[in-house]
Amino acid sequence: MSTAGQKIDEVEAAVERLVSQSLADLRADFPALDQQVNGHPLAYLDNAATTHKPRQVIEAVANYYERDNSNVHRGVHELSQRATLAFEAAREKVRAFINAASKDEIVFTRGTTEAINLVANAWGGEGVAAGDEILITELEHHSNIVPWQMLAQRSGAVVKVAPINDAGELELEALADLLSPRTRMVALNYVSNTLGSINPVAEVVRLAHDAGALVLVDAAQATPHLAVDVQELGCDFLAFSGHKVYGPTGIGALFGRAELLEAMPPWQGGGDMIEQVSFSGSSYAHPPARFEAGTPNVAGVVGLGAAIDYLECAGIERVATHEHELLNYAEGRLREIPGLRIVGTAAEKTGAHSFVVEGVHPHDIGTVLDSFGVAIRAGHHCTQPLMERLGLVATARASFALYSNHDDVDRLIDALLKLTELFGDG
Ligand code: 7TS
Repeated sequence: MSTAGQKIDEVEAAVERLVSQSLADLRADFPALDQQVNGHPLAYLDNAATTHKPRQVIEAVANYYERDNSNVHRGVHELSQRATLAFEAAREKVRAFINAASKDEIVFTRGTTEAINLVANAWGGEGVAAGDEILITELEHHSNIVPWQMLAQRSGAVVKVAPINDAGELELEALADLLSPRTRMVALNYVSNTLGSINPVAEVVRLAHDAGALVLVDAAQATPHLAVDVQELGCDFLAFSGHKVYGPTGIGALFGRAELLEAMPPWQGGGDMIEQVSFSGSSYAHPPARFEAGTPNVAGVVGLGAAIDYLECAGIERVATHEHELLNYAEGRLREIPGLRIVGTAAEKTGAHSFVVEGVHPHDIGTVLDSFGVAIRAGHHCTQPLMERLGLVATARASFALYSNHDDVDRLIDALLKLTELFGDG
């Protein structure tokens, strides 16, 4: 049998293993989970910040550097061709992952933050005038606030903010009232990183489009937990980060509808984004190359492709069901802790619970939990305006991934009980 044939058989066998394994078994694929922290086995519940990487992703990145490392789109030699093939194959995987119509609608970026900045600069650089409006929501991460404020500063546009209710749910009617003929863009997250609320994105898209506005979806916290389909959502732009879907840091993607990308000017100049350069002027390549100036993060792209393969083999629906069950289990158990209040009680939630404990600063919660090997996030979660809306300065947040299990939650609860004893004795 040929080497290529053997390779295909090996890959098929690996896929078969992955698909037939239970999610609990998949935990063994993540080397970082198997370690002691402060004398305890690690219970990692900071997945909204970043997820750990399965061996398959780590090996894909290592194999790339060991065998194929080369620059893309420019070499005629074998390694450059292999690197280019792997790079463009990963673009196709991203396309399929979010069901874009064409792989030319996928631009690789450093992550969600860079993707939003790209739109605010390239799309925003053309035709956003003084008095135009950008509508965001109270739930946004700083990366979906600040780029629009910077655009507003440059252009004289106005940033408006759609409110939420006390449960952390978007007020759709209020959002509709804030839409006007001057609204050019509605930018909102699909899932709140702080509260876990799932926003009714498809409905927002309908409302925005009826008002003549475009919609950018920050899907950083949606892609790890939900099946995301840009055509079903009808959105114009969508951004996500590789490191939150079991891929490497420093890589992510922007989806943009073909005709919008085609009409947008570049935002960074350099190699790979041009058609022709002369000292009298330059012309630009078609998207997506137009928005990918310079040597890209090829290894990151390869790793992202492997992460998408992994998540698809695990089955995003199966992951969603598992995480939903775990979120409910965690909610019930968190309610056992005296003085604890869950912040964010939206009817539709995924991925995370934020909470506060009476009389204990969230940073102290984080520090005490860490001493028991339980990793959570404490702070404002890059959502300071949301904290202000909620009348808080910070929360503690436990967030879940496909490998999270009941034991992680039980460890969280045990550590929280010890914390309340500690502070109760005060
Ligand atoms: N949007 C949302 C909803 C996020 O949760 C994050 C990161 C970003 C954008 C920015 O993503 P990046 O990959 O470009 O940095 N959120 C978090 C968090 O909740 N804790 O650490 C990072």
